[in-house]
Amino acid sequence: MGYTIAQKIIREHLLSGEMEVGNDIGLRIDQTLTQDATGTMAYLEFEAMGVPRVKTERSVAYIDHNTLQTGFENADDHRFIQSVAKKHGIYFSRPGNGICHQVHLERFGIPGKTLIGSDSHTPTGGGIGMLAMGAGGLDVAVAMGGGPYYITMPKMVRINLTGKLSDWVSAKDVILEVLRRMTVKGGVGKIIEYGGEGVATLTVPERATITNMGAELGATTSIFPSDDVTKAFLKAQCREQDWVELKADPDAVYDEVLEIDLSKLTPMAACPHMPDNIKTIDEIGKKKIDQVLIGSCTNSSYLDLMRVAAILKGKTVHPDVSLGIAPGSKQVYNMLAENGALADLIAAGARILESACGPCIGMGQSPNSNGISLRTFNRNFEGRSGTANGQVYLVSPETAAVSALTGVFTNPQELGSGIEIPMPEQFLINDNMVIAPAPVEEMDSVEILRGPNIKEFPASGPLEEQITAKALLKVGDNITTDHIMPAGAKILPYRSNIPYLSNFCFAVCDEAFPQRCRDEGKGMVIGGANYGQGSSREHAALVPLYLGIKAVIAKSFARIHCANLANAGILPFTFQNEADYDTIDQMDELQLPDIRTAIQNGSKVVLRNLTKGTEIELEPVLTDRQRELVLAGGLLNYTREQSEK
Ligand code: MIC
Ligand code: SF4
Repeated sequence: MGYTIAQKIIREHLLSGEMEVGNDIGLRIDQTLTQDATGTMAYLEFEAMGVPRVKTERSVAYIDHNTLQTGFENADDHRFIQSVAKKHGIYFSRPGNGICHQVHLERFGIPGKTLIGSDSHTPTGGGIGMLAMGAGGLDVAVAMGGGPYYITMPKMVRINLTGKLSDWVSAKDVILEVLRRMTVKGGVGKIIEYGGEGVATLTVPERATITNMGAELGATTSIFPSDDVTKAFLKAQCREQDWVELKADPDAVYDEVLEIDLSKLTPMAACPHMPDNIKTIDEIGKKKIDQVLIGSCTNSSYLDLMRVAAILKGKTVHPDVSLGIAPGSKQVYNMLAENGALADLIAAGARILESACGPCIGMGQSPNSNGISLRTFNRNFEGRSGTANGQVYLVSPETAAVSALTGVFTNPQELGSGIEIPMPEQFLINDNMVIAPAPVEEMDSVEILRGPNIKEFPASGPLEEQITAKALLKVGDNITTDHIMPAGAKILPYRSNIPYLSNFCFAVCDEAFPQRCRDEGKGMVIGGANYGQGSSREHAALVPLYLGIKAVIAKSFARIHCANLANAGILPFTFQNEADYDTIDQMDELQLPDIRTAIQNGSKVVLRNLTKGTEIELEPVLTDRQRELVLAGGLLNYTREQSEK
């Protein structure tokens, strides 16, 4: 039996476990990346592990999220990350160099290698054939220290691409079509592999748009083959030596196969407030819009912005629309500046932003009240834009640019024949914003710069024999980590200050939640299906831990968040019988009797509802290894225990 692309990479990196669906497998990680919003915590955790120098082939620390500096906090955290990077063997991508995923694709990604990043859109690297996965900061810290990264061996899904995209239909429309068919929970426990003759018609940045937004499917990752197109891209980045060919065996077996005829797709949008709420632009009709934002790790490549510039050239942005553009990397920015496209964007009236995440994570450019905002980004969760009643639609750069001119949703196909932007044969290479780490012999003299914003991370103790606590919150399906621990300009600067962050935990759902936790001292959370989807931020576990949350009981979980809960020492359970969700009300007094013994022995877990006088059965969502973690009170405690032994 042949192998899929992902199975080939997994096989080469397998440190423990068998490659059978559902098994816990440990993988050797070649590369890691962090960004600043999750990085400070990840490096504090790395320091706590006491490993002097990273053991990966390449680790890069990017500064791209917290670039709005309205106080000392972000700038201090950047200095901390820069000094840690220098000391411990990590490359440092300075603020201004671009969004981690875009820069990593351009300058560091290598087909066939494994990459984990403390950011859920790390699968962008799948566009050049990397096995690239998002992870919690602690898992990234462990991988930097040479430890394995554990995942549950996923199912393999093949998406067969046939035909060729029509004029004005773009890679964004491909992934929106996949989201339409599979939904935001459809990828959980799966790796999505693209194949078929349509693959060769897509450039690497287009493939990366598709794998990037595969995160919104909940997939472990998405991956494309590494072929001549990949080789040409790497050559144009002066990295031809990094190329290897990668393709699935002809007799590889997939658990699911989907067919997409590229020529049949039309421009689409993900409507408020979920990336899988898909309509075609024609179905939406000529609805008036207020804002257009072009950028983010999904759609800010050279090709994307050149197409936008060609659409805007010689025209003016509609008087009722604010258009913001953030190029994905310094390379992209610089090339647009050199070839004159930047001048076309400026002349048309675009508000040019720095090369960073910016508005995608609510760092500025929040829309007006009830404002309709068209964005080329990947997430439109409620409130994420910074305006609670903002209406965010996710669209392609082409749809965004054309609509910015007309002031209403506009199908770019109305422009007639398309524009041909060739892939450059040579990108502009200048890595002057990447700082190499100090040589080993100098690392001891590097001083770590720690500002006052950096506070201790919360500690948890060994699992108790019995837990009695109230259901302090009950929520519905598809709760995102943006609900649990919101981001945005006002809160993001405090990612290294858990006590302060705790004031905002679940603020989108229930502002009184943090106070309730403080009053009760401990509690549990009841969730619906796909609990914890979205961002990889481990703060969505660390902050509840700080607030005394002992267990989360949900219908199902998103992969990264579930792992983050176990890493933090919070128990993740699903209902043995999903209908039991309805039997628990917020503020019911719950009890997990003999829970330590049950986790230790793998025996039945019973939840007593003391308020209702009922009893139900729960399923711990824990591998054998994770059982050990939660018994010890989380991954850091476990690692310490192991090293003491
Ligand atoms: C996001 O897109 O939500 C983020 C901000 O990039 C997060 C990481 C974070 O919360 O810092 C992600 O996707 O993991
Ligand atoms: Fe940054 Fe947005 Fe990409 Fe997250 S999704 S890494 S915030 S650009």
